[in-house]
Amino acid sequence: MDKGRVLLALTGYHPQRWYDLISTRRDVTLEPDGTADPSITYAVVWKQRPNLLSTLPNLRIIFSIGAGVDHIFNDPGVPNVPIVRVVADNLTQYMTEYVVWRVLDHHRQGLLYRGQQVRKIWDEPEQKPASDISVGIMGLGNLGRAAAKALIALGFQVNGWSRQGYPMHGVSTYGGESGLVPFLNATDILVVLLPLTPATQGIISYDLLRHLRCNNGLGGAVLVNAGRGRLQKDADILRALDDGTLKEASLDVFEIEPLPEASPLWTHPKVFVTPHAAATSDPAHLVGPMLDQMDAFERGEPLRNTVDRVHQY
Ligand code: NDP
Ligand code: OXD
Repeated sequence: MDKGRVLLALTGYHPQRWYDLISTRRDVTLEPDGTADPSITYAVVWKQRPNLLSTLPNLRIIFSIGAGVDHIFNDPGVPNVPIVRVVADNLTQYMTEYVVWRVLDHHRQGLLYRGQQVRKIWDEPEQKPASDISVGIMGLGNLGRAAAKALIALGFQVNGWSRQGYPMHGVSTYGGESGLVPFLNATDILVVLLPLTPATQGIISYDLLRHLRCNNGLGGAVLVNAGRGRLQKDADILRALDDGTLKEASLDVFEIEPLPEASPLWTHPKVFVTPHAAATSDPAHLVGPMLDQMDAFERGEPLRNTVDRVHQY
């Protein structure tokens, strides 16, 4: 098989570094060029223009530059070829760092101390040990499992909820719809690392949050969402923060991104905002494995990290 040509179609990412690195080993066409080009075999995408991929008559594989693939399924004309997503140590490490950072900040009362510092208050509130706090991870996949391991090493109790409820050593696991409320009832800090799919859209609602354990060593329940913004209802989170259902939240993702200037989440005293930066895709770490997969495919080897089209993750 000849070396296939690559179409690079990225929205919201600067394509130049991706282009430069891919072109060290393959011919690359940068969108908007490439429409209907029969020489293109692979598409490397982030939020590609709708119906662009369906114009490519010889497209064999779609590569997402991220772990999530909801941006690909947003396109009603996404062709029926394999979709490969990112599973990479570098990305996993970034997400683990983000989760540990946010969980420790809530656990060690960062918000309270930042407020005390502004007012020059020297006061040490009671601090519970990590072993008193239960972190519940929604989405116990590649990223959720790595975060769980790091939190266990720090001494937290860890729960995990997933579609199939696979067991994990050291984690109390729950599965599917019937496991959701028991999982939430046993959770003080909820960490969301789910993919956005038709089954998970809007799942982080007021109704869900009110099942979290709020009578706990933290003085209330905490939400950390680094999955996808449309998993949550921003208005429900605000309601939960304002009536005490939630004590605090760390949000990396939002229903609309960039978060609109008018959103009250920007200035809410109990919210910590980051701009979808929990685990950024770095081409220096991700392009090599992508190109290796193209080479392997051309040698007739099976693809790794493919997406299940039925469940869309
Ligand atoms: P995986 O596909 O490895 O894991 C997904 C997990 O979610 C699995 O445990 C799966 O269950 C579970 N899940 C999926 N659908 C459901 C459902 N309907 N009900 C219950 N559980 C469900 O994904 P990753 O861990 O690699 O990534 C997770 C997400 O993180 C990405 O899809 C992306 O949206 C987000 N992300 C965000 C980033 C950021 O910077 N904010 C960076 C990178 C990723 P099961 O194990 O049973 O299959
Ligand atoms: C991803 C992301 O899915 O960065 O990798 O959101």
